[in-house]
Amino acid sequence: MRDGTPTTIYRKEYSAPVFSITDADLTFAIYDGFTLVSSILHLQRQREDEAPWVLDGEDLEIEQIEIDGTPLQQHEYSYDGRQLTLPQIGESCQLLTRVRIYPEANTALEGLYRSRTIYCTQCEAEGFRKITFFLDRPDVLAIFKVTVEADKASCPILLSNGNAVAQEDLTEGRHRSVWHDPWPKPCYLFALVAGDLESVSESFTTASGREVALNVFVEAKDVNYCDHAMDSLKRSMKWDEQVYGLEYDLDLFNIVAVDDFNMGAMENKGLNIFNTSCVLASPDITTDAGYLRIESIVAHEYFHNFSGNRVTCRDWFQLSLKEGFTVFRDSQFSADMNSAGVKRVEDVSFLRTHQFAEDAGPMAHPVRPDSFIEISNFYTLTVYEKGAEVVRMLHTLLGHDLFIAGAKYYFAKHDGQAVTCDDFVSAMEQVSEKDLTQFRRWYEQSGTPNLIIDDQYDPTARRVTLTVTQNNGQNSDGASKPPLHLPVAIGLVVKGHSHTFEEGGSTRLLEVTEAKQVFEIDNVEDKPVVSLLRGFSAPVRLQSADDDDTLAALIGSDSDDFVKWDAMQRYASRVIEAQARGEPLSDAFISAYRQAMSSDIDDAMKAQLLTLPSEEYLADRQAQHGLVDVFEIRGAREDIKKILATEFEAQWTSWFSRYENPETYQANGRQIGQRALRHLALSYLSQARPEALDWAETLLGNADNLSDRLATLRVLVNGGDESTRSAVLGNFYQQWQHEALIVNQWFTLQATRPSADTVESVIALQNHGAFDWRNPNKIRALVGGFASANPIAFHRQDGAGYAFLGDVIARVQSANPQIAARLCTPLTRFRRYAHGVDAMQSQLERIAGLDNLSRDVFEVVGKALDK
Ligand code: B3K
Ligand code: ZN
Repeated sequence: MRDGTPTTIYRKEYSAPVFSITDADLTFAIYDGFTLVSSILHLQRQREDEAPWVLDGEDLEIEQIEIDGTPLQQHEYSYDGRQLTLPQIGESCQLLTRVRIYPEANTALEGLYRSRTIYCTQCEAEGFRKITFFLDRPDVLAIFKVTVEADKASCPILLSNGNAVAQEDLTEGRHRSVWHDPWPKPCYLFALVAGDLESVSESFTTASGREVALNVFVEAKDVNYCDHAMDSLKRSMKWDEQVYGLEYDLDLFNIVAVDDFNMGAMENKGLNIFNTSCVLASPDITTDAGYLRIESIVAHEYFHNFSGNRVTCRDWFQLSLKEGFTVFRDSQFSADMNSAGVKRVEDVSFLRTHQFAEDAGPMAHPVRPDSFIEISNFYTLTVYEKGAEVVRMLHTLLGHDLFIAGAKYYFAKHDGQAVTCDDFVSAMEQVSEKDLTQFRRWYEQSGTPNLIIDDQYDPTARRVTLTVTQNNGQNSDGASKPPLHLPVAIGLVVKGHSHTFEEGGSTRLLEVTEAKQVFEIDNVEDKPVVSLLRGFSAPVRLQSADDDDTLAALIGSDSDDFVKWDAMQRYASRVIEAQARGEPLSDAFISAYRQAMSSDIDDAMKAQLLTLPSEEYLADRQAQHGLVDVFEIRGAREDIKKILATEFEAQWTSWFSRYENPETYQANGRQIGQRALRHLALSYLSQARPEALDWAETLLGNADNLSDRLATLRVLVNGGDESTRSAVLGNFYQQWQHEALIVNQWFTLQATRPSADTVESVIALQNHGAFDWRNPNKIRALVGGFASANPIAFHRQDGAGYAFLGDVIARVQSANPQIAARLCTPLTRFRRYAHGVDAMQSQLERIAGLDNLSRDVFEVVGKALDK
């Protein structure tokens, strides 16, 4: 271990800070190779006890420490590389420190570091302590004044949070900018940027008529790619005013894009820093999905200005307070901007394949975790996506108007505070007067609930009886986890038509609170098909009497996009599972699929409906009752795909050719839907018609956008012979090698080619000139793509895929622990597989034995091996 035996931090051990830091006056003097950070903090004791004055600070080189103007001698303080202990002070003091740090040598991309030529910061969760001494915890809020000094030629742009208050030239070609943020904030929201950047600038007039200057800063080469992010920002600002009544609170909002970034983006107050992959957009460098993703991430970070910044977290266990709520808010926004049905289906599909697997694996934890070793490991799908589902359930239980009233009350009541998930639920409770005591269990219990719903119809009484049973797994002591309060939205399809309930409307909300509960619905004129969990109203695994006829009826006539799609997913999964058992494909499925093809829904939804369940989703189903066999899953899925390709060849061909002369590219809903259906058709045709490869090549040649290019390339790479493959990949690289974001896609395309020999390709690509171990996007594109999205290559029977991943983790883990810990995920789930268990386990053991093991990797690997 690098850091000695790592300590586990427990939620129950929270205690308030010993002192407050009300003001922070920081000066950064940036030089080539090092930076001097001077800090003047006003400390004020908050607790009565004699607790010592201790500040966080990681690996800082101390140059000066003064208290109230008097320099401290070395023997007057102690510093162990992690914590600075000061001598006892009275009630308050002014603490001055000056430290030297090395941004150029910072490969962990946490704290102050350099991405290409740009100095930038990433402080959440605990990166500020790598910059200067502070109480690096979210419940210490200070007003920051920041001065940045650097060489003017190489760093003409100097930015920090809040408003720019002064700018001046200094001697020796240097200059300085002074920034002041009037809003008290925790240090994880601190940001600094210095570099040679250009900007696209616009302005936004708030509802009350204030002008806000908006800038998107990028390297000069990318300045033409900022419009979409800027438009997304303006739409987000307007939406938050209209829906939540929240108006932006500074005169300036800056976004900066950098290439080397551990995640997507960061909501620093007034100065959001983004991964270039989540900002830059043009038809040549961005896919349709990319356009939507950028819009939602820009919105997400903007929305944090209130859900996260103005009201922040008391401690990191409350992370979902800001993340779950903000993901929910960005999903509401995307649903309003685009197709709500498609957005919901995409979100559910993602949650069910990835979050459910996390919640069933060694890293399973409640939405509000009880303990951690390294908080960076808890920026998880559970905290974000399941957390958002929990907020969505509150929205469903309260209804839109009460939920918004509850949110407004929460923002007003806790403005400027650091609070807990419980405070959020209490605000909703107070406004709605609904008892949410049991609902709070969603924050406490890990695991995905199983919901079993049985429906009966009594024709004499004209009554539908639904018996709902919930099973939430067991606690570590073997006792059953108690029942949850969950909203189940249902509808009835009677004789092919939506039933109207007595109280009006075609959807009824059942509030399930008991382990077993019976609901009766009267005055139903005929035996209905029951449409369950409309809109995926609760994040559960649903089991119901889904015989073929019921599923076909739901696919054909249900009005709810999610239920329709889910019925097809379930039906197709059963068909694929039957294929694996050697059973023939039924005509009934073919006709349900045919009906789906001709249903009256838009192209985007149709493409979703006709896409077979993913291999990951099928693996999750298989894991419910046995071990996962990735080869069997792929084989059976491909067989079914071929049958559907041939059976419906005429329809696929017509969809493929329908947009032969497409309009100029636009990332609007209609065109995105058209392309999705066209690409799906091409992927089916490639299974049925050899000419499909020629069609793909023609479309590739004529395409005016990245979505078409990648969809056709995928068909050629996955379906063509080796010479076709190397020719198209070579040409594509030649054409686009100057665009880093496209080169990432090019790596992923190769890493996800479903073939055993992809292992060798990926190993070779590590040495490609465009690959860069310092750049997380490149690592994710090549290694992440291979290990998490290419099951048959990763799980190759000789273990070469696992060994490759083990090598990468060993190489990266000390330089960038956060990225390395995430790369471990596919290995940590080794217990669910039918093959390769020992080989995966031995890679984990090898990693656990590495010298200098980081806390991040130690925790993830330790949990996987322990369980
Ligand atoms: N709050 C950041 C995530 C920080 C991750 C730190 N390891 C981005 C977001 O969720 O908006
Ligand atoms: Zn967030």
